[in-house]
Amino acid sequence: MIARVAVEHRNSYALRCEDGTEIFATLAGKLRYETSQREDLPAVGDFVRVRETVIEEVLPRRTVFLRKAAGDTVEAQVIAANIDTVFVVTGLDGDFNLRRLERYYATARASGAHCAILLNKVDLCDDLDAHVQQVRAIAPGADVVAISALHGDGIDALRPYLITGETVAFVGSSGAGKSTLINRLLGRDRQSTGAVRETDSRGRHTTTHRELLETPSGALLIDTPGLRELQPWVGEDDVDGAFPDIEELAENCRFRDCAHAGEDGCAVQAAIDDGSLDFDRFSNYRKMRKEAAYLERQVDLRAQLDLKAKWKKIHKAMRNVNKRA
Ligand SMILES: Nc1nc2c(ncn2[C@@H]2O[C@H](COP(=O)(O)OP(=O)(O)OP(=O)(O)O)[C@@H](O)[C@H]2O)c(=O)[nH]1
Ligand SMILES: [Mg+2]
Ligand SMILES: [Zn+2]
Repeated sequence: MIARVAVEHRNSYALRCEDGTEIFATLAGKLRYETSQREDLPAVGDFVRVRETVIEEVLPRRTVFLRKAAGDTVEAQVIAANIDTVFVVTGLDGDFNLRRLERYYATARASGAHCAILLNKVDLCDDLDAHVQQVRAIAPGADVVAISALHGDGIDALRPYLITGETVAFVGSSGAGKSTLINRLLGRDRQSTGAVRETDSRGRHTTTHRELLETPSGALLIDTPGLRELQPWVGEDDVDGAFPDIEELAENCRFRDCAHAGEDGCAVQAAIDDGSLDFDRFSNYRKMRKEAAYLERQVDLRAQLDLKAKWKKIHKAMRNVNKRA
């Protein structure tokens, strides 16, 4: 039977079956012990093959929103799998931060899903047009929709994304209003919500686990806990793709391998000087590219180590066979 992961618990998974019923299942030993990378284990939104109440296989993912797992390990963590759309939710209060949105946008873009940026809490914002323009400028491929999850403004503009059988993942910082919006779309207060701190609009991490929920019209929504800081799990090319304006400028630099760090004839530096490229945006691009390069090196290294470990095992097994012979 094929089912879909709705919630990951510590030692089990809640799965939605095709007929809408929910079952609990555990991992087959083979999956548990032979999976070398954490991101290959089942995660919310995954389709899995189950026998009885045992998950035997994770089916290949069509799209996946990944972040770098917290801590010192270089591991990807699956935030949501097999999603059609990512809603990046941001408050128009103290939560609003263009640099943070650039990180979310690059990660959403790299997921393979469509990206929409929802500017929530329009009721708290005096100059909406300026905010919309700013966001359009930093996320050229994303849809931008202004809403109030609490009061209902703009919600109809979300209908085109809420298609029967399609999946939308909600990401964004704590307090942005993800669960408030999900409750509105579900038509009932299913998810807990919590007030933000007045001084800086920060949320209190009310949602504590990722969960797949179904709207009355059959769209699937994935609520996620707000992250303290999103560390994108993306490559250098993904970063470039999220900053097409800078890529385009770079084509006019005199040197092909220009690092935009004071070289003669640097078109990026010229754009910063004449004010057409925001220096903070450029700095964020450079920082994200550096992080992505580091990740790529580490992942290469990890692949090498995995391969080494594998051969070590094989050689050991061969020695044992030879000893017996
Ligand atoms: N004024 C206003 N407040 C809102 C709006 N949407 C949500 N809020 C409030 O913002 C606070 C945080 O909302 P939540 O839905 O809990 O935020 P969240 O993104 O789910 O946060 P975490 O679960 O911690 O990640 C709550 O007090 C909501 O009532 C809105 O459109 N306008
Ligand atoms: Mg929440
Ligand atoms: Zn340059």
